[in-house]
Amino acid sequence: MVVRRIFDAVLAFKKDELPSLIRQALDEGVPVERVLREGLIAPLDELGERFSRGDAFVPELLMAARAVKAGLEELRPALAEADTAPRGRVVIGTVQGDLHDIGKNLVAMMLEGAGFRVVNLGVDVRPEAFVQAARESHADLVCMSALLTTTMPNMEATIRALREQGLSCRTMVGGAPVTPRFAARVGADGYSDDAPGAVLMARRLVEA
Ligand code: B1M
Repeated sequence: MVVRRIFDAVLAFKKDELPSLIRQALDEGVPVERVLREGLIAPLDELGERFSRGDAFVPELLMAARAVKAGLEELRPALAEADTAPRGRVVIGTVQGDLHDIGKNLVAMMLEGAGFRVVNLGVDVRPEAFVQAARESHADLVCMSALLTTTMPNMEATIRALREQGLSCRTMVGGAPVTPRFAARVGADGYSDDAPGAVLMARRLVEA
């Protein structure tokens, strides 16, 4: 089964095999969501559990992440929707101190696919850099991702900086440790626990 081979290739860090396996899966008609969840995200969860138990280490997380990125690039066109009318301008980044970018890039790709113009600031983005990019690109929405409990407070700092600088764009937060309660507490306008949900929330926020 090709999805299982994708899963195994990520866990074996076989970055170069990922693009052709993904193409094969799509050619065989495997739904893109399944390729994503069972082929690319599930092995990262598996590795995360091993890491928590002390059975995997940072270099392995990094190599698996590289393999997943190669797979995501191949999935990019399939993630795009047919309807590509411009929907709004989005600035997205992983907050200061945090280097995790797979989920954030997935959200960015799906927003692009859904017709948003996306400025992707990368990782370890300081609040002032979010402010500058939001101002320069006339963003409708600023999206922040965090994977570490220790970097979540930088979402609040970013939202505060945007407000202090008088920017009225909407804000959305997400990432594994982020909860709806946390989002409400830090004053974010929106929250989603996954990339498709982030697209729906972005539409709601921009159209509101
Ligand atoms: Co790190 N790491 N990591 N890591 N890493 C986690 C997050 C961890 C849970 C592993 C564990 O302990 N089990 C743990 C965090 C614990 C915590 O704080 N709660 C952890 C740790 C501790 C660390 C280090 C501190 C390890 C160390 O150095 N001792 C270190 C920190 C570095 C730093 O950031 N300063 C570190 C480093 C790394 C690597 C660099 C090696 C690598 C990242 C490479 C990269 O991203 N380029 C890495 C990886 C790969 C992971 C795991 C295994 C996988 C993360 C991932 O990409 N998941 C992770 C364990 C796990 O998650 N199972 C772990 C797949 C991705 C698609 O999911 O990002 O959650 P995710 O995105 C989802 C949703 O959250 C949502 O949509 C996506 C899917 O639909 N989403 C949004 C994300 N952003 C959104 C924004 C939105 C809306 C939705 O709106 C704006």
